Amino acid sequence: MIKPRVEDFALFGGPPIFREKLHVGCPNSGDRSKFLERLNNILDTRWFTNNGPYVQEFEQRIAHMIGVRHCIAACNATIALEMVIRALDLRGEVIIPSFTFIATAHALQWQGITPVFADIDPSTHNLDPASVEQMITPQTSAIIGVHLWGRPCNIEALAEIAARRRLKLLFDAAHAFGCSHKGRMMGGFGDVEVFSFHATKIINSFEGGAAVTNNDVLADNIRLVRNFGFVGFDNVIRLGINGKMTEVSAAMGLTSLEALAGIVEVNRRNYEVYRDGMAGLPGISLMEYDPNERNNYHYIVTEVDPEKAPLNREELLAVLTKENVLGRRYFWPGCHRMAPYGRLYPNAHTGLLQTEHVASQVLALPTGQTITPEIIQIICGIIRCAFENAAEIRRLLGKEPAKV
Ligand code: T4K
Repeated sequence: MIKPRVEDFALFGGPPIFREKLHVGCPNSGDRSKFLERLNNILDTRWFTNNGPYVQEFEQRIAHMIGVRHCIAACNATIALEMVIRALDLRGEVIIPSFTFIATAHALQWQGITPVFADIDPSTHNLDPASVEQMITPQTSAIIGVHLWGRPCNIEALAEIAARRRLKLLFDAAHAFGCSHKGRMMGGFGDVEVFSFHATKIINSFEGGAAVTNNDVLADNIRLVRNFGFVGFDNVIRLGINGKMTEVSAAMGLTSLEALAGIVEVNRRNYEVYRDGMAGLPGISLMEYDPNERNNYHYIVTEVDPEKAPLNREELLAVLTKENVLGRRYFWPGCHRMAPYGRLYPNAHTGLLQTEHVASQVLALPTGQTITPEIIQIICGIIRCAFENAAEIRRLLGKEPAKV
């Protein structure tokens, strides 16, 4: 174990231990020459967008890999969510977790649909079916579960509730590309699921997303919505939007998809180095992935328990940030405390006790192709050293008076 000394900490005024900033979300990339070959083809053929050949190939490969009938690529996952919400004709209220990226809520609110925030199960960070059930009203039209960190929602319980209460069931699978649930690839559950291929995701198309479904009618409708509602050149048969993915994005997406196995392998290795490096540290736990499923290991998610850890999450983040380890408090403070929801639903927090608890403890750490085992060992060494010198650190952070 590489162990930095507390007197070397940037908190004491010295240079950061890492010269380069280490981001959560530094993009992974595939074979550059393959991407450039595709880029040249795009320029040569002068087919840049509008359901071009690379978009179609990207869609076919994803549908095949996930085992679904349809994949509809989009310019990003937020627009893909909006398109599926529109194609399903959702209205009124839709139940979602507050513990998610803001896009899940915005995709609804943007269309005049009320996101209703249900609480999470603190052990999975995903929707608590009991809380979902409590939030259902006569206005509810759907539930959107989020497979946070690529770990599946309680799909069976949500499907049972949705069927019994006659609600649509959608999944925001932005984190879950390449992951499985009970041996089946995520993407094939509910009425429809949505992946993100943003630069920061396990595979990326710079910006991008996709809706995947086994429902033929719904797929046709999503395709219509994606292209302004056009059928043919001059016949618009419904309200639509421009949700198309460009050929350059699809070229990147295909190249990235071809690199998926290698990226997952790097992520899994990094996860194991973090797990070993954090072993025995008091009050900090590393989120686990089910070894019996396919995981993309894309997020290193820790929880810092302020009752048991010598430093709380904010203090630890302050130490790490000074060393250029730019951990992220995903998804603090919860959508319900962000605009416009904090103003619209000022009492939402009363039903979101677990969300508030988890959001106050979570700290995501850097991983991916640019992060080596040596870097992770140093990060873990910084945490260990910071914990061992917590009183001194707290004093430097202005939390404890200096000893006289
Ligand atoms: N649903 C869920 C559950 C989601 O998590 C997301 C997106 C969506 C829906 C919507 O998907 P998209 O519409 O975006 O396809 C990032 C991503 O922007 C966002 O896509 C993602 N979730 C979220 C979890 O993370 P931010 O604002 O927290 O981080 P950002 O984009 O500033 O990137 C993080 C860090 O990565 C940067 O500080 C620097 C580094 N970075 C980023 C980019 C873009 C790079 O080094 N290079 C880059 O090119 O949202």
